Amino acid sequence: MIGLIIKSTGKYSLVKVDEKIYKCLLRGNFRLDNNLSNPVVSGDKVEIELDKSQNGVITKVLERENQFIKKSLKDDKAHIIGSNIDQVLIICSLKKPYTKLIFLDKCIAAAHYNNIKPIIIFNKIDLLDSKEIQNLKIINDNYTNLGILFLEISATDGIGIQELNKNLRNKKTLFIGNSGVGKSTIINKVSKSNQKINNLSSKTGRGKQTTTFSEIFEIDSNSFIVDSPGFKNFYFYGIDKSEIKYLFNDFIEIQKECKFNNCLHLEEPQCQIKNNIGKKIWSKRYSSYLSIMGELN
Ligand SMILES: Nc1nc2c(ncn2[C@@H]2O[C@H](COP(=O)(O)OP(=O)(O)O)[C@@H](O)[C@H]2O)c(=O)[nH]1
Ligand SMILES: [Mg+2]
Ligand SMILES: [Zn+2]
Repeated sequence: MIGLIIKSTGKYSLVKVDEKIYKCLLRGNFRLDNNLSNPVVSGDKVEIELDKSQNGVITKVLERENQFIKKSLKDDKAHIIGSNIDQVLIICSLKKPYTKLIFLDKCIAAAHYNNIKPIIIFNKIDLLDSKEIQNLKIINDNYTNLGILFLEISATDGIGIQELNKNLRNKKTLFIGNSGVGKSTIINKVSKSNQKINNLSSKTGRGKQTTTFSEIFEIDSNSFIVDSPGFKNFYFYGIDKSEIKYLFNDFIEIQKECKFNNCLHLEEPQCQIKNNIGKKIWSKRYSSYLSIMGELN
């Protein structure tokens, strides 16, 4: 039988076949892939076999259309967050917690690397004063200029939820973001699920992690969300330092005019990216680029 993994804890996976859900173990030899910290993930299509008591074993993972990966800090291996997705919703907030733009820029770059469409959400706009609303407008304009859909919402007050809903229709969407930005609250708003909400620490405004494994939620029979555990930092896996400049869409045209075609826009002379900082290139995007290049030594 072929089914869809809707949750996978490492020990076992829940596999949906038609309307039935089977609890399945992995066949032993899956653990042999040494580069992966999780051999199967929510979104995978798998082949399962059942024993007499209807317990399942996953015998094969069908080839993935795509996957969203980050480096696991535990063991430096690849950790797959979701597979077979149409788009990734990168959820941020300016306050409680503050999402660093470098986190956002890394997620966008990783989405491009994996050929997955990124969408940016800034949640919790109900918390912002007029100065902060202006700051968010600047961020919004800069990412909108990159051709990325940028939505400002408040999950608790229902602002922008309809527009978000429209963009989730007939798609498989991976939700990612720091803990506490409101992923579960948004999922409860747009699907029939009733997920546990994180109580933010009043001291730090940060969330505890309540979701520990990626899990699929259904909006309707053709629209799905893959919720993922919140993470604070994002590190690339398998992306070479020389590839980063191609994952910054705003660099693509301009860098063709750099003096050296292998220019990494660091110390090279006559670099058009550096010449355009504050002009065609937003200085914050270049800062993110520099930080990423520094991390990838
Ligand atoms: N003020 C405000 N709080 C929100 C909003 N969305 C979520 N929260 C709160 O943020 C906290 C974390 O939400 P949760 O959905 O668990 O975040 P997750 O860790 O990303 O899943 C909870 O206390 C929510 O009530 C919002 O739009 N505005
Ligand atoms: Mg959550
Ligand atoms: Zn250059």
